[in-house]
Amino acid sequence: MSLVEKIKQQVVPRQATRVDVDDLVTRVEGLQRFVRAAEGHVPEDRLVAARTVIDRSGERLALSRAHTVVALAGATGSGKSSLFNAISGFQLSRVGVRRPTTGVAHACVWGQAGATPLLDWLGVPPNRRFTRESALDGNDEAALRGLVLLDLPDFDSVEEQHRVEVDRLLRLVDLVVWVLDPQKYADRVVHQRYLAQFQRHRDVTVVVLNQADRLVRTDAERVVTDLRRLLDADGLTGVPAFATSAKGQPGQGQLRAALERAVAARQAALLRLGGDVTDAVADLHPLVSSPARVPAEVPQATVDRLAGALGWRTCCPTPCRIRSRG
Ligand SMILES: Nc1nc2c(ncn2[C@@H]2O[C@H](COP(=O)(O)OP(=O)(O)OP(=O)(O)O)[C@@H](O)[C@H]2O)c(=O)[nH]1
Ligand SMILES: [Mg+2]
Repeated sequence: MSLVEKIKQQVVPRQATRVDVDDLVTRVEGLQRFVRAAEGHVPEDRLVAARTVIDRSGERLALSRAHTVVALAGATGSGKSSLFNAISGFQLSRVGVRRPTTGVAHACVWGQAGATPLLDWLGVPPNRRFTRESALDGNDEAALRGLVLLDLPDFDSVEEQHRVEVDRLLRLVDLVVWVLDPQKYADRVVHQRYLAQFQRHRDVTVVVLNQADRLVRTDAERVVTDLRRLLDADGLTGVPAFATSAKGQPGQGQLRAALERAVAARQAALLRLGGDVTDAVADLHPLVSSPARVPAEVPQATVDRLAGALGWRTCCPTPCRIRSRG
């Protein structure tokens, strides 16, 4: 592969599949039918994840689809708050030398009235909510109208409460920007515990190597290439990965462009929920795909009904695709 192709692969986002809201609702309903039919036949704890996805999908779809919720997530000191401030153009979140600095999620909303119920659902405290766009901006910020940008606490925190808060919010947001830095970009915990868990959310994942201004350009390119290798190993082939800086070159232009595309497409919430449903379905699949695992006392008709609710045929080893309209 030529160098140009390599760089292109690193920065050009994969062509995300579009998710139709009716198809998504159909899939969630199928999951719901499966859970109802399975109640009493399988251990309750096997159904918890599916129930959570069903509830969360219903809640998110009932809230504003005009808004795209994007979280800046990463280790302490990677520069989440600095990027949050740089993109919003204001010092909204404290940047600190003492670690960890951010203890509670901060939100900045661009234009678009009606974000309050969404922010309530996300659990962002009222005194940590900011609105970016005003009449003074003219049209400068128009491309980000509808963005809800979240600055999260650190996920590798010595503060247990920070980790709990990050894990809670990572389950709710539409798109995640993973903010890595040159020192810790290869940290095994970050890759295993977080990035590799987002394989089914590749369409709503962006990875940045922040603080690239601390490196000479060729070193920054080398680190991004190495990061790309690690992301491929995480199962995140094709996710956009590029260098940023909150302080100098190369700035936040590419990140801003990625946010603008996500806002314009209004697909992130649907893609996120679609990935969640796929995760839940994959988790349930062993219950009906392997006859050996179905207790003998469960009638075949029940197994067929369960499989049917998820769009599977029990006669073949691989799950048939969930039925989709159009
Ligand atoms: N040179 C350089 N320094 C940066 C950059 N981003 C952040 N910093 C510095 O790195 C330190 C940590 O930045 P923060 O923005 O507070 O990092 P954080 O990820 O929000 O940290 P926590 O809130 O503890 O999770 C601060 O001293 C920043 O000034 C960058 O792109 N380049
Ligand atoms: Mg911070």
